[in-house]
Amino acid sequence: MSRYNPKEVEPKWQKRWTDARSFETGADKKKPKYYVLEMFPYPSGRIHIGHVRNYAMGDVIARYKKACGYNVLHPMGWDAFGMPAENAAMQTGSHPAKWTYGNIDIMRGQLKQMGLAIDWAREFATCDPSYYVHQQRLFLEFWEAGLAYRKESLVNWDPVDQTVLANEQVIDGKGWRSGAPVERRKLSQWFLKITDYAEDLLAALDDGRLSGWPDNVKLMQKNWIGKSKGLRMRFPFGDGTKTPAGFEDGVEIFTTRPDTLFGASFIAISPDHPLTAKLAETDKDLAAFVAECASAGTSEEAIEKAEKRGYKTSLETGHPFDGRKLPVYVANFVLMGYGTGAIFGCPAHDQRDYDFATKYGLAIPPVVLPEGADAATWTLEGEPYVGPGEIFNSDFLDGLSVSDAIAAAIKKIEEMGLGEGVTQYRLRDWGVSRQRYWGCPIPAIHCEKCGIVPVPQKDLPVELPEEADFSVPGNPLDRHPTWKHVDCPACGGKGRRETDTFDTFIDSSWYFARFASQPEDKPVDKEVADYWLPVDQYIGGIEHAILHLLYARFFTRAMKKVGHLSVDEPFANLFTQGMVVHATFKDAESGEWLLPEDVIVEKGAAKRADNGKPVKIGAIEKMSKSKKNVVSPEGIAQTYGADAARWFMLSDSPPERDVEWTDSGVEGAWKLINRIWDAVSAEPGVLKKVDLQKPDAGADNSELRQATHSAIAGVTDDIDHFRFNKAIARIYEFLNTLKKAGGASDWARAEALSALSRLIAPFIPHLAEECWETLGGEGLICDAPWPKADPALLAKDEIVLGVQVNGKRRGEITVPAEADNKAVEEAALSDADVKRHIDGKTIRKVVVVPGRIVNIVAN
Ligand code: ANZ
Ligand code: ZN
Repeated sequence: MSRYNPKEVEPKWQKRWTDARSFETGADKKKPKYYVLEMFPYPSGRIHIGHVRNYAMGDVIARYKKACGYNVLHPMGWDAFGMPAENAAMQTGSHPAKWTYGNIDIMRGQLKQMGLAIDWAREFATCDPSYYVHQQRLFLEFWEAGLAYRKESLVNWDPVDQTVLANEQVIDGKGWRSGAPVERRKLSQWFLKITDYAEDLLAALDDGRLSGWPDNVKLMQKNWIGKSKGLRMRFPFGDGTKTPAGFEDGVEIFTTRPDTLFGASFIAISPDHPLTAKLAETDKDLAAFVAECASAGTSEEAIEKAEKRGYKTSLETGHPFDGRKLPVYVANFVLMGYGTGAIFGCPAHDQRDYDFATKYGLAIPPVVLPEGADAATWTLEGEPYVGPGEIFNSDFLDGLSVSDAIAAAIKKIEEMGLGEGVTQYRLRDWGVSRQRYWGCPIPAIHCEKCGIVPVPQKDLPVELPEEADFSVPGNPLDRHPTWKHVDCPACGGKGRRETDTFDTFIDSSWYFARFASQPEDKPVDKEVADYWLPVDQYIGGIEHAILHLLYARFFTRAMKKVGHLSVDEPFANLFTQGMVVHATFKDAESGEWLLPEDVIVEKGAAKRADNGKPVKIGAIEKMSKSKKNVVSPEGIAQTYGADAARWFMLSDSPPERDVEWTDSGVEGAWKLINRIWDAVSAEPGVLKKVDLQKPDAGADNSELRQATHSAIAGVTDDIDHFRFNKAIARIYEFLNTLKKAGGASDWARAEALSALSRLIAPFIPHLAEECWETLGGEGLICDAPWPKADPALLAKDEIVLGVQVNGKRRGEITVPAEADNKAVEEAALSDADVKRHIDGKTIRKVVVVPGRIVNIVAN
């Protein structure tokens, strides 16, 4: 019996797969297709074990579906544009391209070591001109179709670095590099019209098109799109107010709570409102206030967090219902980009308005009475009331519910000719201009005579200039001595290239389509893309639940509109995996973060491996470069092999939950691998000795055969439902039975070993190939069909029972059909999922309803 040696075995099979081109795929109309995709990585440097978990999950699905007879597409590439490369260029002087492609080489090597069933022939990086040329094509088509346009918009401006900053580069109102207070500036920027699809993007969340998505992600998308019904209405200026020229009609506001109109006590407009600008022309103090607001950052979050501040103008409006005079403020919490950039403040029922009114001593008249409260005695206490109730203190709205009052108020305002009910979305058009070098150039040319002119298709790609100067802040494209100077394609006169590049979210908004089809002369070949799309299973982190997925959904619709695709939705099923977490370590003296591999932990105490000095063990957190709590897959692969890393990552907890990386965990996986190898290598060539096609009368219904078929049925069902950890637990059990079944016939043993090899193949593919070869299986196991369970052998032998804890379904157990109540109870109490819900509680009662369910009462 030879020892299992992953260092030899793994590269051997990886080479065999490559030589046989096992995972290269073409569109094959005769087979059902299956497209599985993990969110492609940003080439930041090295992959860590967290990536491995993500890709191993996709790999299980890919290999399993291939075995089930599908034509599987499982590609990989690189989300390669972005700021880290440019920052590295500024800090170390290395060119972004060199940095990026260098990282890609390292990471590709690491991924290949993991033995992933990937069609590497389709690999691309989004920074390859051969990819982004098509992105430029798409943009020009979108532009022609009215889906792209330019508009003045506010950006964060760093006055010292002379550059536009992304929201995440503004830290506490200051530029991340210069530390200078950030200003808001207006710049002409490119936008994509995602709002054209607001309604459809929303509708698809509910109408079954995304039934394969988790509810929490759909809810996040829904909130982001933020549809609300409201009222746009005008507050005319009161008599005696001196109205600025051009604004005689009053102030138009947007509200979603017109039921509270009688509770209005002020009007507030945005510092960026045109009326503010007009007033500031003759009011120096106001101009100063606006400038102050401008230095506070433009993100919604920054505005939300800032202290509420206002400036009282000389204007007053009248209340349309009761004629009260309402002062007009300029307030820092009113955004210009939402609604009309002006509001009426109702302090009694809105937190921001309440804070504002309290600060400036404004009235706080309540108009919504909580259910059960007495109108005569009820008062607000220290905070606004934002709940439901009955309208009071409100003339013709008195006694109505909030929703009835909203309808009645809208009707009245419409009759008065002061406004109308509208549907409003929180979703804004997507601003895609970035003043950066390391992104896809926007194919447009500015001409003094012709305005903005598209770069003709024949002149694409507009490639980035190779040389660029990163020694000073700002946009290297803009300062490049020659790059931007070109002739106008329309009149031949002097033109200037657009020096903005695209937001890198564009790069990842259609890569899945390009993976599916890669013609040279167009973004995709429609027929081929239609064959593969939608992606059947998309896998990625919850951190991308909003923007990336929304942009991809929009791009798919836009590509459909210009004729490249037929689907609306890019991802039929979405799975968001949990993260890999690990303890953090800090040198107790210097406070420096330490890599786990540089720390020795014994009996709960830690010391440095190099000098033995004490180490502080910190919280268990998501693996990240900054806290150094990362484990590199190579080290693991060196010691235990990629299979052990894959197996442990998938075995330890349900894929949607976080998993803590531990050395003992991977050691456990390594032991199991050796046990499987021992079982298999003891029976070399057994598949050649018997003919599994011919049933063996004697072996029927043996215990081993039943175990084999229930393992097949169970593992199949588990993979289908993303319960990889349960599938693995079942394989353990099966292996135990197999080891004990020395007396079974050769035929039954051959069947069991054949099934075992194929069941482990999606998880630990190298070992599976080695087993298959040793047993005398034909061809590669990655081409072998998935084993089929014989229902006759499963019959009634095992049953699945649901387990409830305090009335809620918490788990499922599989027990022998003839198991008595005591055994069922024990199985229920030791189920991992159930345990989580009874941990630390006292079991009060366990009721087994035979054949149906187990109820546990615990508190
Ligand atoms: C009066 C009112 C009374 C409001 C009340 C709320 C509660 P959603 O629901 O998120 O769409 N608003 C409108 N435009 C704004 C802007 N540009 N900047 C900041 N706030 C703005 O938010 C709609 C509500 O947000 C609107 O309804 C308005 O305040 C405020 F008890 O009007 B409301
Ligand atoms: Zn011109």
